Amino acid sequence: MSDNDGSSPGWIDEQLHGVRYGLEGTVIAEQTSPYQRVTIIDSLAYGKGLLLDGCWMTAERQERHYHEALVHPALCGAAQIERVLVIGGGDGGTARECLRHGGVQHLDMVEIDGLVVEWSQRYLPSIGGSAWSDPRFHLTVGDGIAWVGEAAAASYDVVIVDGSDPAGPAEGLFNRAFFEQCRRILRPGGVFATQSESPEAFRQVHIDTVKLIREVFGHADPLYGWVPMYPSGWWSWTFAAVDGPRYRDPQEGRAAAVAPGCEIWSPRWQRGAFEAVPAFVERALTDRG
Ligand code: SPD
Repeated sequence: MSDNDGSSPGWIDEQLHGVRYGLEGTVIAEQTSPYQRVTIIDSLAYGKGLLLDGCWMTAERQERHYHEALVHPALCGAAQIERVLVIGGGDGGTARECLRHGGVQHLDMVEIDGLVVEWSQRYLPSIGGSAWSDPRFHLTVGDGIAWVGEAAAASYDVVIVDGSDPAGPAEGLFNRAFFEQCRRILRPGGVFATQSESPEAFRQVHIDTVKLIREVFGHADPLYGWVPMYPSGWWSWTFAAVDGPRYRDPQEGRAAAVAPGCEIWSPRWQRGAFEAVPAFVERALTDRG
């Protein structure tokens, strides 16, 4: 490990398509793992944060925008939530939000990069929070695509994909074969959720991802929100289910148990976020040509 704690404050940017998305702060650790360059920063605005290959992943004071949107539509909508699988999610934020649901009995998290887990635990402990020591939490450092391929049919109630952008180690989390395997391992009443990129900064990737999930599950719905430090700030998560769009209607008891502890998510916010499909996406999704 080569912690870089001698840097002076400056701007740390993700640069994409001629635009820079930056935070003012200091790089406190940086190392290239077998999979990617892992960077930990300390920022003035959002506290400590994580970049992978120069792309923003999370930060202490902004992670809830992302993790609440990814988790609660799925966990409030699935018929049962005893067994949950998280692919990626090495900072622990997705697992933490899942485990706030008392009905979860067993959560497998499969993260490919052990350095992301180690540094998240060391530098960003509030993001995983109590998930890291929760007896229901089971971490495997390994290949999530292989895990899904080898899992028994109908073995999970909820499958959540919390990967990075579709380049490098996360590329295989955006293709038909992977989505088909995710569907195969869901139980009846099960829900699938994935981050599905920005409708602005990754317009075509976003549209292609939603279309593909619709083909595999027969339906799927993107939900729109904000992660201000990500490219354009405008982000999406896409949901599908084995037996129809049950993720659109949060079960009252589950929602009431988690909503008071949320910063962004509520049943009302979720309704609006599912409705907020931009016109150009709606046209692209209905275009059969
Ligand atoms: N462009 C950023 C996409 C990042 C998605 N995953 C973030 C990890 C947060 N747990």
